[in-house]
Amino acid sequence: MGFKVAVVGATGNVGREMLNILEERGFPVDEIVALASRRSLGTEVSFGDKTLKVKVLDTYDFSDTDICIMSAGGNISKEWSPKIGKQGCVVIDNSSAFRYDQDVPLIVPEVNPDAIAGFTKKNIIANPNCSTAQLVVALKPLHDAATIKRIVVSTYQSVSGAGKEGMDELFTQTRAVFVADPVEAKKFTKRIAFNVIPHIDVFMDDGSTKEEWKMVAETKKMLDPKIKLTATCVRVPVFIGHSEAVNIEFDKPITADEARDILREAPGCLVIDKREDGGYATPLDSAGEDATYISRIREDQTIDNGLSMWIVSDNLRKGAALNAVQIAELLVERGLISPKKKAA
Ligand code: 11C
Repeated sequence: MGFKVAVVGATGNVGREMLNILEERGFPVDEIVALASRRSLGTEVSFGDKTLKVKVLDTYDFSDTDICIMSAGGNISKEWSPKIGKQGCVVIDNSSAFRYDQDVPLIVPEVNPDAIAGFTKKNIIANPNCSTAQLVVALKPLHDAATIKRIVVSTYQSVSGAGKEGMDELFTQTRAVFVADPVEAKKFTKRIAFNVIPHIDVFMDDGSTKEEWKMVAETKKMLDPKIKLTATCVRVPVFIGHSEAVNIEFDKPITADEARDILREAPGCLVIDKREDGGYATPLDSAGEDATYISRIREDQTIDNGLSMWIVSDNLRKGAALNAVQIAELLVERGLISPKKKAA
């Protein structure tokens, strides 16, 4: 007995990864439908050894679909998720459209699985921003052990966070630099090749960016509203994998050795932390992998109960597609959903 699953935004970076991960993890799918905008009509995408012809979202009837995984941006989600939810199809939305809605659970299964029960109000479950997802996977077990008071995080975010256009721009600009062609910036506000840009998403009134604000709001919603967090989010010329330098102040004492032992046992975490050349994870190591890698764990001598660490993960997988599929798995594991079409 399997489910009818639709993937909206199936031609994008994350949508394709969602299809790959549903297949890789053997999610119980009876029927899979790839949806996108009219522009993508006729495009083909892969699902295991099958090829799916992309259908148009505007004309699709969700009444016999069980789960819709959306990765089509905030505006499409705002318009479509409530309509799809009302047709009795559970939406798992990768955009920021509903993350801060109190009637929509924001879920990282390793962190706040019990909150998923609240999805029935709107039939929508939100997937967090990629930079928050990997952060909370690593923070949750440490918060349980020693209670986090304050976090200072600086991110090094790959261009795939800005979609295929972001990846194309890094490639095109890098080639242009080598062949001495003019370098054009379209997707990013400044040249990204051989550069870093301290600006992701729009500016807020207080001088922070929306990406930085999201890290604060989402960490509070999923982990603990009492935690204080300040972020600086930076785009770097890396194709896949977001990295984060994180400084944490705890309420109770915790040593680097204790944190390492806790993280070694924690779901979704992989500690790579040898104090030697190359004894740490880089974004390249994380690309194509599911884990959140934690390295460079050390005590911060400038504050009481402080630790610093380096956290890396594949932003298209744990930061987006993998987490969305894990949410679908959680719905099934907890018996919160059953297929509309009963087996004959
Ligand atoms: C980036 N984190 O790297 C963003 C992409 O709110 O889902 C994901 C934006 C979001 O540009």
